[in-house]
Amino acid sequence: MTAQAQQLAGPLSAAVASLCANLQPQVSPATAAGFREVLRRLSAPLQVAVAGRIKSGKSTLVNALIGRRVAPTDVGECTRLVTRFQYGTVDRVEVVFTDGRKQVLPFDPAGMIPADLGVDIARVSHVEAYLTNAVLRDLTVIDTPGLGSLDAASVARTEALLAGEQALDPVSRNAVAGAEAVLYVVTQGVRSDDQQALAAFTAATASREAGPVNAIAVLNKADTIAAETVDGADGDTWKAAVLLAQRQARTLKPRVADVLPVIGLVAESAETGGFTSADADALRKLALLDEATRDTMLMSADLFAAWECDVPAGVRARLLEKLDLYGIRCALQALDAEPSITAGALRRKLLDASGLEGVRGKLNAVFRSRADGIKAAAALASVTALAAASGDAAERQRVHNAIEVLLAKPEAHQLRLLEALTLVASGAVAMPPDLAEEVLRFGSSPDPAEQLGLRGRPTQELVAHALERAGWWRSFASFGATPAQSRVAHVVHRAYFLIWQQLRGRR
Ligand SMILES: Nc1nc2c(ncn2[C@@H]2O[C@H](COP(=O)(O)OP(=O)(O)O)[C@@H](O)[C@H]2O)c(=O)[nH]1
Ligand SMILES: [Mg+2]
Repeated sequence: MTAQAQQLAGPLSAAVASLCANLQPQVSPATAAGFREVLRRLSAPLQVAVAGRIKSGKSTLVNALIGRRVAPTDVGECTRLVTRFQYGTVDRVEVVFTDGRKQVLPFDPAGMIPADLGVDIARVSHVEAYLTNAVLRDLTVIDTPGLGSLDAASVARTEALLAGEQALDPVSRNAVAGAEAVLYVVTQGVRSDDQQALAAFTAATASREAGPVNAIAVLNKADTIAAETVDGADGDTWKAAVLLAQRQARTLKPRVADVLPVIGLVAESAETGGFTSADADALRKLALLDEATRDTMLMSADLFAAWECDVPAGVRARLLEKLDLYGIRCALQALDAEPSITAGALRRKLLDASGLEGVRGKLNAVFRSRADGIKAAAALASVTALAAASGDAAERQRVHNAIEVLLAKPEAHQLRLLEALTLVASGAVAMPPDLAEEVLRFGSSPDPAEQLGLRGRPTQELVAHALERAGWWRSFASFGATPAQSRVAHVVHRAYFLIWQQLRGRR
């Protein structure tokens, strides 16, 4: 019933799938079973894990992305479990136990996964949520309890999920697919051990390092940033968030493609129907208060909740819960500018202020548009790992040969490029910083101009630059590079050559 007739993401996934299918009769039953699992994953939507510290707002962001308030936030045992949100034809929640048993759960009256499951949580592997939401058709979102938290059991569960094949018992291994891409949630001030958490996480992601190809980060809770503490922000919270995100990008790159500011809470309320017309009416009343009263109330959440005013305290508490002070301020500004604004248009303003569209755009640019390559690379890594784990030397050789043949094909260039990016991003192949940056630009965007680092420049200049760099990388590959660098350089040369060819045709 849970099986979905999914299509392969593209030609690269198809190539790896046929490699698995061809090898299957030639390998031991254990390896063949592994290949079957790889095939199953290849035809499933891209698996994106939302990772980060506990309480960084992961579940809130998951709700915003799915467009439905379905993941419990804040408290409850469910926030300590891994939950996979995937497409289904009927909304359904299943608890999967470590022994493979499954139990269907009802949604709670609010339509959410119950915060407390009413089962022995120690025996739960994870939760599967099947939802009819269109967003999930080509993206499976995995909500994780959080790394770097003090709750050892949650950390162990997260690590087990992410390590996929190695750490799980055979039954849950089938149920829990490793993540292929990561959305990393940080809040103000990435601590040095966040880098470590990210490294630990990415090392486990589908048994390969994450890099700019399959990892992006968001600076969540941007509304809570004290603008006056950020140089150059001119007291503007969003500007401060953008500057901080840029600073964090310098710390976290090249492990992530980019860091984008977002206000998950406001995004969730705007996107899931949490923000209602009753809320809009309450805000309308607040907007009419005299300026001095308003300013005082907006000084702190306590003042906002406790001040004497016509809007009932309970209603104000609800506004705080849904929007926090910053979101309320945004809404009041929108009402000042346009007193007759409709509830729907106000919701839209809040969505714009939340930065969610930017995150969606990045998800599309980095993950969705490259799902084929990401899935194929993850599958190849699994195939390699399966071969390495085989006790049979001849079998190992047979698998390696098949991979070599696949990678040598011209159409596998994209796969080799992804591999090269990953090697450079992880430091497995050392490159001088300027060259590393140049290589990693190929992972930053599918747009040739951006890959060349020449956004907005005329085509003629792009063509000339691509040709020049193609030549440079070819000579670097032959002279002056270590053997490992040389292999990367050949791939980079070809990438420039292909861009040159493509752009030349466009002139
Ligand atoms: N002010 C503010 N609070 C947020 C934001 N995102 C999440 N929160 C709150 O942070 C708390 C933890 O969120 P949750 O999603 O459960 O975090 P998780 O443990 O990482 O899944 C909840 O009370 C959320 O309402 C945000 O962007 N701004
Ligand atoms: Mg959570």
